[in-house]
Amino acid sequence: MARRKVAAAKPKKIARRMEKKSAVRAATNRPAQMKADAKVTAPHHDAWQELPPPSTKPWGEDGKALEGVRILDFTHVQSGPTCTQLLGYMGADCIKVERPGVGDITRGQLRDVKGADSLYFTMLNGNKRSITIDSKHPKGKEILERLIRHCDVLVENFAPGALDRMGLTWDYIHKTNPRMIVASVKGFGPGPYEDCKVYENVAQCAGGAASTTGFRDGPPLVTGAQIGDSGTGLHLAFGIVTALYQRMRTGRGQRILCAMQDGVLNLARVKLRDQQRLGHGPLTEYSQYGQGVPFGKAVPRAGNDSGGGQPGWILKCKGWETDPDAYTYFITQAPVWGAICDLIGKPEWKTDPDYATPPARLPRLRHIFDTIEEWTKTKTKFEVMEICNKHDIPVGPILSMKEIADDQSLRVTGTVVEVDHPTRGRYLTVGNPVKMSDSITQVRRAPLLGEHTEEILTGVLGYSAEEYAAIKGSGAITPSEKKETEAA
Ligand code: CAO
Repeated sequence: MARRKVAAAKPKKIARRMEKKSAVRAATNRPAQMKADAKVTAPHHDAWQELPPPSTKPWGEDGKALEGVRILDFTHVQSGPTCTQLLGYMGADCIKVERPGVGDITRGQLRDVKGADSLYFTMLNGNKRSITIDSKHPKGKEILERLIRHCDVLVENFAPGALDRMGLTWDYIHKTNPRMIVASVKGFGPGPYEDCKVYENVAQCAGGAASTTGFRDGPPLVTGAQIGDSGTGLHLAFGIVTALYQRMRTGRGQRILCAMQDGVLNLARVKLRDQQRLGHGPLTEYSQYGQGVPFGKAVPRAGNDSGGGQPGWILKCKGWETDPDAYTYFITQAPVWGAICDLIGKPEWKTDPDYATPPARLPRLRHIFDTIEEWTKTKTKFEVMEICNKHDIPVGPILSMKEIADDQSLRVTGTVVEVDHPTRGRYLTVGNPVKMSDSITQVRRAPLLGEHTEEILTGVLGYSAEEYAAIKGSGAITPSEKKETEAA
């Protein structure tokens, strides 16, 4: 609902709205929230007197939430990098370790600009520094040990066992730095599939998303949203921040495991809800119920049925014949049924016993949506939005990626950000989707391979210039000649 209103508003209006919200929060909610926090952390009455006043800075400009947290980022491809990029957006110092001369494999995947790192890589690795280290080289191992001592969290999403094979076992890491948190993404948790390598779509299939997506008479479908990779990265980021919080009490790091199957299932939990409801009778809000199609033993694919108890469907709008995205999602929410009937020219449905109540409408949903569609086809998806919003009817235009890329309101809020890059020029990325009143989010471009190797070795790890030169000569941070010959 909020998103729909933002999309319709002008950029300046949005900035003003965020400012206004900030002021309202400062005057009301924040002290209340702080009081609640204080109950947990401050046992003495005196502490109440010491509560800081609300921030005087404008929205989102008062420090970085994860300032001082240093991440040893051993991630690659998508799931791990999304996690560390988010932590980077929140202000953590992310040091991405990459194989000399090779780097994250996605640097070279789906390249659109010759000689430049791919968008796959650049859009998932902003706000990071890149250091190249051969983790199997003796000198490389020594550098990694120093990094482990200097960092708070190690994040990795290698295939099962790869970290151990590098010698970076939990026992070794915990002994080297007992405060370190080690966070991993794997395809599956402990069990029969724990050793399997997993990519996005495998996780969508194993987590119950694919079997419940698509149309009843078609095959299972995967979604465009990367719920297996980015979804699990998000879960892992939550685990890391939680573990950092616990470490404030215990002083100890811990291991975190996010299995992609678990992450997808968490996002598909309403379908596990429906699986259990199925044991007690048909799922009446699924359109197959109204069509008299019997249910089987497992939750079926529900097409574009609304996931909640409010029937909804995707309907054609003006221009659908030529524009593949000229559609709207339309929800027949019960409290606004009267307004819907008036809009579509069916005022008699308000009192007709076949249409007046939600249960009466269930067997007729197909006919109802067909009738509403006759109306939506006369309007553009944005006109439908504008008209329905006035009556609080929940609808949403099907936005193409082009429309999202061009949407100025998303630029103003920092959800879509344009970044400059030395070899590819300007590109769009998704900024921080989490907006915080007292935290700065600066979106910085992704690093070139090994761009910060010297800076990290000397600035963070304290190697002298001579030591740095010796490391460089050792082959631990540069591509081996053998690999270079192979690549040529
Ligand atoms: N120096 C030296 N070696 C390095 C290195 C470095 N800096 N960084 C990585 N390597 C090595 C690892 O040690 C490992 O070698 P070994 O297998 O010989 O021990 C290898 O590079 C990387 O292994 P990998 O098996 O993780 O990579 P892969 O491309 O074969 O598999 C993937 C990719 C994603 C399937 C696998 O990593 C995986 O299943 N990860 C967990 C699940 C996951 O995150 N999936 C989402 C991926 S995004 O769609």
